[in-house]
Amino acid sequence: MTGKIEKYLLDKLQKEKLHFSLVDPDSFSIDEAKSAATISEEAGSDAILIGGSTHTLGNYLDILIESIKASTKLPVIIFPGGVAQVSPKADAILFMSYMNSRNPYFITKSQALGSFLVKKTGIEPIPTGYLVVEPGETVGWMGEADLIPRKKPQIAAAYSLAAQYLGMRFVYLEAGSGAPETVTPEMVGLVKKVIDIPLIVGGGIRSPESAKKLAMAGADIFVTGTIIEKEKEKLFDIIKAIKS
Ligand code: 1GP
Repeated sequence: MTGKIEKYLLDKLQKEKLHFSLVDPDSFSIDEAKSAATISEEAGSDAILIGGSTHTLGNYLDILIESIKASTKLPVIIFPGGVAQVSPKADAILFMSYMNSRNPYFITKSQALGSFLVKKTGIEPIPTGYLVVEPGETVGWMGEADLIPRKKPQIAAAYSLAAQYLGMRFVYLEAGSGAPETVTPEMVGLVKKVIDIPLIVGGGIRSPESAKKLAMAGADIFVTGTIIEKEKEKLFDIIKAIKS
């Protein structure tokens, strides 16, 4: 069943490409997170993602999400770095399988451990196949990934098609937060050629030019994190490039 937030995303995708702004609870204070959310909304972002590879959770996560929701009308979607990064304050959660991890904990076990919590909190799960590409950065190391080589787009395409066949409704191609480069446009192009579900890309998007190249290759949703921590003003041009 398609939930409210997924429907909002799919409806918007009919008209334009989307941008999500990532707020990592480990890098942002409450005030910084509020200001990041306000700037993201002004810049034309479509949702706030909350999450990080280390396990910030509990009360702090609730307070952080509440503060963000008080500063923006954008939906807040959890991008979980761990089993307990679930908060009733969020609108939805990317219910992800880390498909190219070597450790089954990240593929299905943490999902089993977190599933009842998602049900109890009533937040909307959005089934997503998560694929980490070289260099992978922190999430590659933490998630014990068999990183997809940058030069092997066919591996990414095979995993993405498998994600679709397994019932995932989004594929997320991740180079890792802080990656020096994005995933390649060749990889995005090949993945888009084989799947029919929306493709999210993230990691290393720091210029309108790099965002544009991925947009031209067919990516549907763009996630940026580092840029708002380091060069907020650039976010406006990046979102403009994605949506033009
Ligand atoms: C989300 O990892 C990204 O998928 C965020 O990456 O911090 O490099 O923008 P950056």
